[in-house]
Amino acid sequence: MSHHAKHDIRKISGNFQMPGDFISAEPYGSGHINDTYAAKYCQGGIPVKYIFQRINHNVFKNPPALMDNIMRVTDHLRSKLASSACPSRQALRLIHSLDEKPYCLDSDGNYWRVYIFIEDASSYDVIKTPEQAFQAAKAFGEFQKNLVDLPGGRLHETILDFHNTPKRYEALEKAIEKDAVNRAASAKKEIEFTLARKDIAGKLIELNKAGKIPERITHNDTKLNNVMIDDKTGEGVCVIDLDTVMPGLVHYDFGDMVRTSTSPALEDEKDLSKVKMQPHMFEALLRGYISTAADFLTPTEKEYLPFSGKLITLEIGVRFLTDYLSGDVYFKVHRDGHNLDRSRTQFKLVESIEEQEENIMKLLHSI
Ligand code: ADP
Ligand code: GN1
Ligand code: MG
Repeated sequence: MSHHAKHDIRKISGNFQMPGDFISAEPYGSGHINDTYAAKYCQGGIPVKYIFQRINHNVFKNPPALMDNIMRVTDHLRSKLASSACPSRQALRLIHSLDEKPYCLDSDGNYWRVYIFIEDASSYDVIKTPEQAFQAAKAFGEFQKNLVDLPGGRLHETILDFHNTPKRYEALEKAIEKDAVNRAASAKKEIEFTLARKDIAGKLIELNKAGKIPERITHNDTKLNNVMIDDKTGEGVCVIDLDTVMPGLVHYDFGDMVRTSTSPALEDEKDLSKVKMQPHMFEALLRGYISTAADFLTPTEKEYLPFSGKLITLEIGVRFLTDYLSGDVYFKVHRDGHNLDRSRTQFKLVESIEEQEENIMKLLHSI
């Protein structure tokens, strides 16, 4: 990554119960929301790494509540994993602050947290093999499964209406009307594309309201690079990026897996001819997900898995387009028109899913 470190991680680390001596820290990863750094420490001559993150409080309005969710979720996952048949699976582990909190608030008003670095594993921005798709989906399915019996009441909603697609459309329509930075004319085709599909936006929410699909605890941001894949075994070792773990529908998670793990192209690929839903990747996702989620999924939940890929891809496309029209105020951007490019890949993928809808329904019914 080319951006320079904006924060003094050495100073921030002084607020945490860090074992060892600070060596250095660098910006890390390709997330669109938080500021992430990998920091090197020396512990009795042994090099050890940690992840420092500044929580984006523009996006997450209540960081202490968010961290309360993450503590509950990671503690519960750890107790489940300790007794599971899969010893390689891990849960994220937080380092506490000097005053025993899972985060610290610095003098600039920023919330920071520190995770132990997951070693010998990688996160991928683009899918490479069907095995990766299978393992990622298996890990996210197991994540949902392990949270079915989370004690302690409903989790905080860290972002209200996060996957409320009709509300995402409302925001888009407001941004089109306002046209704050005069970009609507340059996105005419994309605006038309989204508005032509508005009728499907409320489908999952309606099914939930009608009692046909249940609320569960979901991750809500299951992009491929939010699961660490073991470098040696190829297995999903740890689900990460837990900021949006909250009540949701399983379709939000499966849909975002389809969005990020079936196309061979980057999310911001400019050559749209590379963007497509590959049925063998879809099948690998489905098999991986069902291998762990079958225990709790209802027939109706299963039936809407293919639809979720289309809806969630459309929804994220709507969000990228809204942010483009609003002047790039939400997602980090690294070039002009970045959010517009991102929205275009989403819409191309939606088209590709639409063309193959019948086939993927057949596939679902054959599994
Ligand atoms: P964002 O919300 O900005 O996407 P993430 O929590 O996903 O932030 O972190 C960004 C990237 O940092 C991840 O994609 C992953 O590559 C890396 N990362 C995050 N946590 C860890 C960890 N505990 N160990 C190793 N790498 C991590
Ligand atoms: C953001 O945090 P990150 O980069 O994993 C976003 C997701 C989008 C994704 C699109 C809190 O995810 O909802 O699907 O970008 N996270 C938030 O790449 O808005
Ligand atoms: Mg992430």
